[in-house]
Formats: sequence, structure tokens, C-alpha cells
Amino acid sequence: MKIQIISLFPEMFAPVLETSMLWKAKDKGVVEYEYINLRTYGLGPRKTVDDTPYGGGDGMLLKPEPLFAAVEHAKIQDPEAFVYLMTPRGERLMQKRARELAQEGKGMIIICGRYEGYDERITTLVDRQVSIGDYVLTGGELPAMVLIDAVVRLIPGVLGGEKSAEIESFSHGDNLEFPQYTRPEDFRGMKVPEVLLSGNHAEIEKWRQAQSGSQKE
Ligand code: 58G
Repeated sequence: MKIQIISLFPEMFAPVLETSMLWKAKDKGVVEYEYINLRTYGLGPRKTVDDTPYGGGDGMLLKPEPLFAAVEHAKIQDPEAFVYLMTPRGERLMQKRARELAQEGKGMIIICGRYEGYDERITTLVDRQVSIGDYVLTGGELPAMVLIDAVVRLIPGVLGGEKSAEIESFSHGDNLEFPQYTRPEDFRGMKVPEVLLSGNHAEIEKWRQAQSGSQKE
């Protein structure tokens, strides 16, 4: 899966995407990241990407021309890819959607905004507007990394071999919210629940079911 990220701060991504599980996915050739600096497509000698809003108001907006040029470049690289816009006005990201995107396996072109937002005409290029929650951040970069992390770990073959991926699809990823323990059995007087030491898998399954709050889709 090719993931192209359009941002004014592309250097924010590598430290996150090239670490741990996300790096493994890249190392295995399951995903490929490309960072596109929106500034490259800025207008004039100053490479301008922003301007004041018509009708007045505080702050600056991203101009349409650089964003269109950047998306058109990305589309040439991957014509089948879907275009995502990270915005607090988007559809809330849920585990169910992350699973669908991982399964569908199509490339992603992710637009990260800055300032007070975008010229609305950019939405004509966008397939899906995505929000990670009801709050406003200074940029779309952190939300984009959240989206990428949520999707990439669910791509078959990424999550620690077949087994975890199987468990994930089997339980639909929604019953994994039970408490877990590792060694030692007794840590500062806090003991691991007896049932987990019993070796009785039916009982353990029952206990886990009882403990898990089912996660909202
Ligand atoms: C209003 C304010 C509209 C995503 C700012 C658009 C992006 C939160 C999320 C913006 C984001 C989220 C400018 C900075 C989008 C732009 C970006 N904040 N909740 N901020 O997923």
C-alpha cells in the first residue's frame, strides 16, 4: 500500500512511521511512504501556500493551487489511491473504518492542513474527510499519523505474524479490552487472577468476555 502524505512539515513523519511496527511494515514491503512537501508547490518566488479568507476573519487558509498541484502529482504516482483530508469536520475515525481501509488495500493520499483551515474548493479533490476526534489541532499531521497507525497495523502480515492478525479478524477487534498480566505472579502483593494461571481455556475465555467492555464501532 502506497501512502502519500502532503504536508508543510513532512519531516514530522519519519520518526513515527519508521519506528517499530510501522517500520516493520515498510521493511517487509507491505507499505511504502512518500512525503510530499506542500511548499514545493507554493506560488511565486516566496513559494506562498496560504492567504487571508474572503469575507474577513482571523488567520490564514491554505490556497487551492498548491494543494491541487500536490494532489495531482500524487494521483499520477498512484491513480487508484483515495484522497483523505484530515479535518475536525470529517467523519470520526473508528476501528471498523480502519479495518475496511486495511482490507481494501488501496493507496492513500493524505492531506494535512495548517493555519485556520483550507479553501473549501480542495474538498472537490477529496474522497473522504476524516477526524480523529472532536478537537482542533494546529495541524493535520498528528491525525494523519493516527490514521496511518490504525490502518497499517491491520494490513494482513503486519501485526506480529498470522496469529495476531487472525485473532483480530476473528474477534473483529472489538473484544480485546480485557486486562492482561505477565510475570511475576505476585508483584508487591498484587496477584495475577487465579483463573489465568489455571490453564482452563474455556474458563479463561469466559473471564475475558466478562471483563471486556465492548468497544464502540
Ligand atoms: C478548522 C480548524 C478546520 C484534524 C483547522 C480545519 C486536523 C484536528 C483534526 C483546520 C486538525 C482532527 C488546520 C489544522 C486542519 C485545519 C488542521 N485538527 N480532529 N487541524 O482530526
